Amino acid sequence: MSQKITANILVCGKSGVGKTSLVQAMTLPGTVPDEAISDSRPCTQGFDLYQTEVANFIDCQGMEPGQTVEQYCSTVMGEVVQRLDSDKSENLVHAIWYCLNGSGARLQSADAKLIRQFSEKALLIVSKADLMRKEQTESLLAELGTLLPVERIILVSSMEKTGLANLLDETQKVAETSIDQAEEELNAFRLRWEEYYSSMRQLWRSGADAAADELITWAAGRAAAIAIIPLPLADVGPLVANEAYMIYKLGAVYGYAVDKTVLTMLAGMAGGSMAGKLAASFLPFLKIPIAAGITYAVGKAAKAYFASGMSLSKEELRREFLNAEKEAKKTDWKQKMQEEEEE
Ligand SMILES: Nc1nc2c(ncn2[C@@H]2O[C@H](COP(=O)(O)OP(=O)(O)OP(=O)(O)O)[C@@H](O)[C@H]2O)c(=O)[nH]1
Ligand SMILES: [Mg+2]
Repeated sequence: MSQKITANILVCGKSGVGKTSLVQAMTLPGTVPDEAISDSRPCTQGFDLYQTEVANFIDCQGMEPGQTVEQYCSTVMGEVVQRLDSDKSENLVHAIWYCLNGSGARLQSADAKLIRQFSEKALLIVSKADLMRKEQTESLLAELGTLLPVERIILVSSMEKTGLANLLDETQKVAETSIDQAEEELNAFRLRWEEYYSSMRQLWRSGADAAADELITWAAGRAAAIAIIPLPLADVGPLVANEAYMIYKLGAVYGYAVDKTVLTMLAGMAGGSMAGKLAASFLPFLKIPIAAGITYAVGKAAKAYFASGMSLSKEELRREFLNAEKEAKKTDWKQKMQEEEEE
């Protein structure tokens, strides 16, 4: 009689990055008590094990200031090796979540050192994505992209429950590779995993969609506000920057780290037309609906792209963009701006 497979997920990273909060967000209510999370001081000591029907989360003590990477690694690896020594496949660590505080000052050499030594089992989790500022998002992601493939970087917010579905999918891929069991048992595992997460997934999905819509409307309104300022017609810089920010944030809502390639591709749907259409509008008041409309349409297409797991084709994207552009024409952006101001 074979045992039911349970994924063992090791969660590590510096103290206070939000490891325990993440485990709480990824499990059913009641699994991780609120007392296990602290605002003020290092909280988790040693290793706390949180067990669910589908996964065991090994929540590690955080790396303390003053501790070297080597010291922290040897503590964490001690746990991994002890599990290896037990000689039982069900005890092995199947996936590692290395958490990095996205709202922290900048990537430190200790993090970079660790990330470079990552095995295929490790995912890099950028936590507290809700607190990330614009410049931070861009520079951090650019830097991380040089250390590991962008698919292995996942942006999450345990607070706002964003990025969690993507984290789940990527963890499942990693865990399945390292579980290395017969197809039949893996299938049973997948089913149980799907079952456990079905309602959480639905909740995350609708939460992400709502957050994305709010962000798109906000960015389009901001584009309208930028367009009011009588800049030289050719100066689309601030509008393009606004659009780029929206795309980074939309990616984060779905857990994706947006790199230059994806950004260029998505912004490119309207890139030429933004400058062209604005230049063609001799009448200043036309700049507002054009700027807002293009931003809105790029946002909707980007949303569809991330929601699809970044699998939409160029043609499908273009269709999303054109449909949304039509929809935007029906919106009175000037009035929308006034409404926002009144709020
Ligand atoms: N804004 C925001 N705050 C968060 C998020 N996740 C965690 N926090 C806060 O960050 C603080 C630390 O959270 P913990 O989950 O205890 O962090 P930890 O990494 O387990 O800390 P140690 O156990 O001490 O290593 C708490 O105040 C959390 O409320 C998030 O997604 N967004
Ligand atoms: Mg903790």
